[in-house]
Amino acid sequence: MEQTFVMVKPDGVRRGLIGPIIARFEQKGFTLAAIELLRIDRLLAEQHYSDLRTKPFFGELVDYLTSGPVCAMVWQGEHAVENARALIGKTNPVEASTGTIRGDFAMDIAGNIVHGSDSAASAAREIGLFFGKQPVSSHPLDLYASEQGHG
Ligand code: IDP
Ligand code: MG
Repeated sequence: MEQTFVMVKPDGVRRGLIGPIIARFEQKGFTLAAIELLRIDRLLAEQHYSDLRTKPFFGELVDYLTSGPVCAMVWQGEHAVENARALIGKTNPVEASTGTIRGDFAMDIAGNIVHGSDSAASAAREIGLFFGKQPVSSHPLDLYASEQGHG
């Protein structure tokens, strides 16, 4: 089972889209392995998007990501990275198909409401950045069950 890192960006949180975005992932068949609401500082934003640091929009991107709370998540399933990217849609909402999250909920590339890792290596790096070096459990439902006394 593969894991991928997904984040509802500040505009998605502000617009009340955590729920609808989680619903899309659950409906698709993903399992939620970790979730946290947090405020990102500039250092974490810069580390998260370090591959884009030479882009002209990098400063604007860091401002955007630090403008309010985000919802960081780890979703798990078969081909999780590719399935999540397909569900999220193209980077520019203008090009994202209807039926994808960005296609249905966003208008502009500078406010595209959600992030998804672009490769297994990126997913491992991003999960480490946001959830620590210890790997997120690959059997989250077992954990939930035992904590609730059903396991
Ligand atoms: P992705 O989010 O689909 O993986 P990337 O190319 O990795 O797309 O870009 C990361 C994020 O940077 C985008 O989701 C978007 O928020 C922002 N971004 C990308 N291109 C532009 C741009 O041309 N102007 C402003 N923001 C951009
Ligand atoms: Mg990317």
